Amino acid sequence: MTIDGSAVHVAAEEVDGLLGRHFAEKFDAAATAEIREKFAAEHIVPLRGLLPPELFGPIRDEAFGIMDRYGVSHDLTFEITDGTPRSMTTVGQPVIKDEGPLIDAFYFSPQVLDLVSRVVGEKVHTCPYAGEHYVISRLLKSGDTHGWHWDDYTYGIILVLEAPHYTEGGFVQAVSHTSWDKENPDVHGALISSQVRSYALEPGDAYVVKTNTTMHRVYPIRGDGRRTIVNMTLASEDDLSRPMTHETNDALFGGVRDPRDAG
Ligand SMILES: O=C(O)CCC(=O)C(=O)O
Ligand SMILES: [Fe+2]
Repeated sequence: MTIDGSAVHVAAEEVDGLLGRHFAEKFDAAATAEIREKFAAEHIVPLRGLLPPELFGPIRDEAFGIMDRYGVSHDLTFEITDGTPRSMTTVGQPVIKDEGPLIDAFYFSPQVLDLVSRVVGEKVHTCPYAGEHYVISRLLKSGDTHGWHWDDYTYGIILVLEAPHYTEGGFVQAVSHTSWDKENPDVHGALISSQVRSYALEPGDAYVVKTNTTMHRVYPIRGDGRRTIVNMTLASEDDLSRPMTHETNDALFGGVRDPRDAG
């Protein structure tokens, strides 16, 4: 940060190196072992302070600028996830690819892929479907929520750029070891069958989640706070050879379609 609160410029080429130095300090063998154990038990784990301070400001400013210019508001329910709500503002991958060099560099950073692979205990890959590389979501008005759902690929890493205090909602909830039957989605059944865990995250934190078998949502926000995140999809080895569809991503984020091309 400079004295007027604006972030010091960071170039995309610097991102992997910055992350490498930060991770070496913050996520040494002992810390990673603890995180890995927690992930193995709960299929979701916070990575506190994942973003180094010198990168947090620039990535946040980049994401906020993109969101302010291109965010599209939704107030929908999705039958394919048993009628759960999506009251949120989103930006999809094509716009971020063009306008978000730091987010792009973070996603393709070998340091990130290596760290997540160590956390989940298997090698992870960037998503074969570009539309799910990265998306930005914002909850901004009271009642906004990203309702209960599963995702198509096995893993996600979510960067929290701003979030209200948990007393105003916006925390993450997860029910591990559940599955998404797209023909007959059963959110209530999943809630009854298993334990719901809740996680409060702060700006600069991230979390890793096994998104295809962990039903998850963001608890509705209230009050004046906002919550803005970047969600990045990572694929397991097995995902690379499974046929995949992307209905909810395409509906919420536009998939690989560039909204700027629309007539
Ligand atoms: O906002 C979050 O923390 C979760 C985002 C998410 O689950 C998704 O985009 O699929
Ligand atoms: Fe998700």
